[in-house]
Amino acid sequence: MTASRRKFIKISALGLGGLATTSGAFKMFGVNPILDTAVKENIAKKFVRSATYCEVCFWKCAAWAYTDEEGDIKKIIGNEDDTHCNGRLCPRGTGGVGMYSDEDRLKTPLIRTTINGQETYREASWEEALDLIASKFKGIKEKYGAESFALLKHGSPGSHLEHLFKAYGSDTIAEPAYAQCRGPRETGFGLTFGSWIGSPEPTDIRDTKCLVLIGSHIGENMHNSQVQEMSDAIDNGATIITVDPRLSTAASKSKHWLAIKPATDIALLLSWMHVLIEEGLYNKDYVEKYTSGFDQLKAHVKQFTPEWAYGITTIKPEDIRKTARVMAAAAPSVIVHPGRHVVWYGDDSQRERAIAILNGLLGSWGNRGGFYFKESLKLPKYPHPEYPEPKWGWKDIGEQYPFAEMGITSELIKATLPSTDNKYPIKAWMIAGTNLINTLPQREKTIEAINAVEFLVVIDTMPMEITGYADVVLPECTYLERYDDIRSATNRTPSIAVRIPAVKPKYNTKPAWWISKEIGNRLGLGDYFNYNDYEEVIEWQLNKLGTSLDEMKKIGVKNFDRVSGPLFLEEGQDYEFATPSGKIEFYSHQLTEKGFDPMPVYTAHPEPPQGFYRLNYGRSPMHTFSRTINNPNLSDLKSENTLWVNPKVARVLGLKKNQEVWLKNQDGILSTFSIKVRVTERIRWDSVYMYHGFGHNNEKLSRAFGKGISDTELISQTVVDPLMGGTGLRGNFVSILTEDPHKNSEI
Ligand SMILES: Nc1nc2c(c(=O)[nH]1)N[C@H]1C(S)=C(S)[C@@H](COP(=O)(O)OP(=O)(O)OC[C@H]3O[C@@H](n4cnc5c(=O)[nH]c(N)nc54)[C@H](O)[C@@H]3O)O[C@H]1N2
Ligand SMILES: Nc1nc2c(c(=O)[nH]1)N[C@H]1C(S)=C(S)[C@@H](COP(=O)(O)OP(=O)(O)OC[C@H]3O[C@@H](n4cnc5c(=O)[nH]c(N)nc54)[C@H](O)[C@@H]3O)O[C@H]1N2
Ligand code: SF4
Ligand SMILES: [Mo]
Repeated sequence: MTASRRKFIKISALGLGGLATTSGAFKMFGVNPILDTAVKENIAKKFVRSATYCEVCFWKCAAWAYTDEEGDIKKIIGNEDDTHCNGRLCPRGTGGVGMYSDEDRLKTPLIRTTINGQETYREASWEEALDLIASKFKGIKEKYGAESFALLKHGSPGSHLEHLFKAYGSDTIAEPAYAQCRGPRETGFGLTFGSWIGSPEPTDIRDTKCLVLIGSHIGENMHNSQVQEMSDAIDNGATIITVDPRLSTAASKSKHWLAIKPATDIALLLSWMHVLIEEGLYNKDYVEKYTSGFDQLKAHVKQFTPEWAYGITTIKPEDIRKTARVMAAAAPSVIVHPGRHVVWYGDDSQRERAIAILNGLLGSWGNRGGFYFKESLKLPKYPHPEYPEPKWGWKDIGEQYPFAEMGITSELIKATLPSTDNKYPIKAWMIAGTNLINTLPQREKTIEAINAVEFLVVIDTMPMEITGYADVVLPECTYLERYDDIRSATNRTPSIAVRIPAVKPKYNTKPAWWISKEIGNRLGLGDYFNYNDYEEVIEWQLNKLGTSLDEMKKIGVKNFDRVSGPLFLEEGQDYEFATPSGKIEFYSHQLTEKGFDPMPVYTAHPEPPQGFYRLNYGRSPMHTFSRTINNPNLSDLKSENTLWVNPKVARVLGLKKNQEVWLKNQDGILSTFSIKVRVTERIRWDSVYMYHGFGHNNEKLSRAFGKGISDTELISQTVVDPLMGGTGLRGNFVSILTEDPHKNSEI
């Protein structure tokens, strides 16, 4: 701790007194005072501040980057006017300087080459790398059609490259934030309420009387304003009910922690509905006015008594009844939170339907303390010629999933694998801002697809695993060194924020907008990139919004008034939901038409075989996925993950605290590295738990290499959601090895 404290403070050691700005919320969730020191205010005159918004995760909190006289970024703090983050960054955002200062960064374009029969990379100029890429783009289009070039992306660089791909004629685009993350909840809520949850979630946590978290671990999941609002809600006396097989940080703050048996949540949800309806506790006026299919729902859930659910979930009937009554007493100021990373067991859209229906019974949608009607500002589109119409795209590739509304990464992988009956063959990939090796399940398949592509470009800031597979690696500069699109946040009130470079790009790195434009120019698509600098695009858009780049450079964030009407329904107000019936649909005809259950049903999922434990994983509060593990500031705070093991299991297996172990999954896949044991009652005996993102195997990541285990490499089984193609990741089981299985082999 002492060493890490010293180092971490060093990076932001501008501190000459001033206020500690870490929010009480983060302290409450155990984010310790190290960070207080780290964010101490010290706005001495010699520092220049630049407006930005954070890219350490996708919440996009607006911030100020402070640069010293040498042109070095010294610290980042929240923008006080940002209603989207209440002026505060989370600990990861504060550590964002490390993305810029990391000496392991990609520094110059690289091209794969063979020297003495060995494949390696050689450094190249941008000119050469971009010429090569453009010639490949042309070749793929001539030989197979533009549609055969796929874009896999995440985060800010994605939108610039999406523009390039659409201009080129390819809509073969996907991101892991859909089929490996939020997809099922958007389908489940979309079918029920007619609208997506979207990001950020329009949950009125601040004013709620009861927050129900189902495998959603806000507090470790550091999505900024939700953490702050949850802390406020607790201060205001809200009851928190957490359903989680693990005593998460949120569970530890909860009045009711229901330590559910994994994979059985739908049974609990159905049984809660049963209690609300049978005891007449549901919101009758609301149900009458705004919903359809209540009678069918009532008949459907009649059989799902708490006694029935007990046998499945291991939650006592009296606890199910008690918590249902607590929710009803708080209604409509109650939130059954949809969660976010919801790809669990393959019936995830249906579980999300159950959550949506429960909210419908409680009347929380459109009511204070429940879900508000969100609003965002639509950004004016910088003019460009129309995109050509592709012959096929992500939609066709995922056509067997009728409720998919975005590209399904795993289906794009399948479409890349060589096969004679592939209607939509993918031949080349560009990857930007996603480390697919540590992100997608079934790593072997990802690598098989990579081996099958004729050409692969990776655009990243760091030498992540995925870069090692590229034919060409393009180094993007970090978010602190570039312009990007205007952030338009969807909240109670709309706001915009800008990202202005705080410093010039380090090394020979370039922003994604520039890369897209340069490739576009080489492909004869110059009309789509009618600007010299992205600054011009932003300035044009800002002028249309009644402001200017100059003004935004000074204020960073601009808040706007709502124009769409009140946040909540007024009493007795007529309201039409965007579903086919105009009502909240408890019974879904859209589902029956496609051959699916119109109302959620519980089905049993496989259980761990003898000697195996369910592999459970989640967020490390100090990290974002695999992207921050090497960050010099954040790796100091948490450098490796541990394996949470129940004391009973530890006893049976003779495991000690901090003992080094290896894991082997149900398919015989061994972990590359070892992990230290943490013996804790906080995890059930049938599961083990670890933070996601660790276990990097690229030696170029000097701090992250070999630290802990990657959950991803052990996820070789998925159960695919038949509605929208999400990949359920939580049906994998591991056994614990105390001897190094690689002892006699080289890794
Ligand atoms: N096993 C397992 N798999 C999961 C999850 C899990 O919990 N467990 N979570 C899932 C979820 S919820 C999600 S949303 C996805 C996230 O999946 P990803 O977005 O792929 O997550 P990261 O692994 O952080 O990869 C981000 C990549 O972007 C790079 N990067 C960072 N900033 C920039 C930038 O400014 N420009 C460019 N060009 N690159 C940049 C990073 O170096 C890194 O290589 O993963 C999903 N997959
Ligand atoms: N610090 C940090 N915060 C982040 C991120 C990050 O990388 N770092 N990523 C962001 C992103 S993109 C996402 S999508 C969110 C994800 O965050 P969330 O949606 O909140 O969390 P998950 O990762 O789905 O869930 C983890 C929790 O589910 C529990 N769980 C496991 N199995 C079951 C089960 O069968 N039933 C129930 N009820 N619970 C179960 C686990 O014990 C764990 O506590 O986090 C966001 N916030
Ligand atoms: S929640 Fe944290 S990491 Fe995510 S954008 Fe905000 S400050 Fe950055
Ligand atoms: Mo996610």
